[in-house]
Amino acid sequence: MRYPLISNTFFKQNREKLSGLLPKDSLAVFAAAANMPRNGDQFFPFRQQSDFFYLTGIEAEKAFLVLYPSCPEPELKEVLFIEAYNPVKATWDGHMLSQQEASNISGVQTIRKDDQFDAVLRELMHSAQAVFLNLNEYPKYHTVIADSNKLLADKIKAAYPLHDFLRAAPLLEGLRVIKSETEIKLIEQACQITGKAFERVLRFVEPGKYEFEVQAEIDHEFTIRRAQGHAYAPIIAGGINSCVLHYTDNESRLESGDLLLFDFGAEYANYASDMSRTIPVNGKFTDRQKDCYLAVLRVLKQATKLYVPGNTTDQINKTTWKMMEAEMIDLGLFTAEAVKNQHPESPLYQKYLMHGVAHHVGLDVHDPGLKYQPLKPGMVITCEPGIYIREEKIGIRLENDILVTENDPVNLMAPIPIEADEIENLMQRNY
Ligand SMILES: [Mn+2]
Repeated sequence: MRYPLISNTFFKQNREKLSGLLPKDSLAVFAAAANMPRNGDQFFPFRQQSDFFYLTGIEAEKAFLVLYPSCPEPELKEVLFIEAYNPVKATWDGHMLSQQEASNISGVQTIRKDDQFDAVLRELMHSAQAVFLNLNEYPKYHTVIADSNKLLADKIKAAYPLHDFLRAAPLLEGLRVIKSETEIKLIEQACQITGKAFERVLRFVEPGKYEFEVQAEIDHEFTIRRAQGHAYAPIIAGGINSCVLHYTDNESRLESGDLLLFDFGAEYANYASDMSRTIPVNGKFTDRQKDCYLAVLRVLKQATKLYVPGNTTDQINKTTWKMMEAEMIDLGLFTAEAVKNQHPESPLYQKYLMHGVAHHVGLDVHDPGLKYQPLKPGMVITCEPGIYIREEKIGIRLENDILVTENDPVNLMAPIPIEADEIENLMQRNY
């Protein structure tokens, strides 16, 4: 691990919270992520399944967690299975977790080897009536590849067809949506690293550089600051590319007079940050670019005030869209009169802003959370208004990660430069 060990009290508390939600005579089973094959004998970099990390802190494949709080055998109320020691694997890939290490990291007392999983589960299922299985229920998730939890769910359902099966995902979502102190610190750390990378590129960007060169600066800063990498594919979008919402090719030359839109975030200890900023390639906004920039910045600041308990992300989206609509009228993109006559199903602002402005951030950059759920202290949610005027090659998005508290919202990205003058000053060079 590149980051200092997280106290296992955090993982213990997460398991206790979840165990408290499991009805009598029910158990819950979780699988670690599998190594994803790339080609030949190669794999993609390993990333632990987020719920599994949340409950154990373990960053290895071939591991399982079983929680059975009402288990008649006290030793088996919590069992963590890890991959059995394999000397060939240890020779090629290096250190493998020992049982003692797995126990220290997770705080789980009973550690078994993965080859005992089937037998132990069989024993537990004998007294259990219901099983919670954990599928990825994120609404926009779609894949043709079954993940390890899906494979495990299929296997258990086939082997024990007469048990009751229940969904673990809503329980995990309910817990993960409220961030603990430990998690807030980790997200803050991720935000801080992201900010350092942004400051670095402010000194680097100039006409003639390529988007991938800018990305390399960010990669470098992330790595030396102990980030695992990017929390999602970074968007480094100059000129017309700034109008492509999920542009990730990062291959174009940066031209004087264009804007450069960034949307990137470091992942630290498996926790994400998610930031957007927009800067002038040559260090100075044109008047029109600045007008558009200040419009988005005003809305960002106003919208941040909505991140208080009781509001929902759905309401925040709708209110922020209305704010942007008013700014678009002032920018001359359409008239107030035209808005009055617009078709309610396709409002005019949607031509220039086609995305929501608020999503949860945590272990996943798009962390689980329901859009009609009232905000509560401890939630971390992005605020990301934008404007995309293709015909003017102007794409601007500004995004901060906001912590909801009992009082005022806290901008976890407050130290990261965002004022237009500040950006221009930082980009000044003494040629
Ligand atoms: Mn975002």
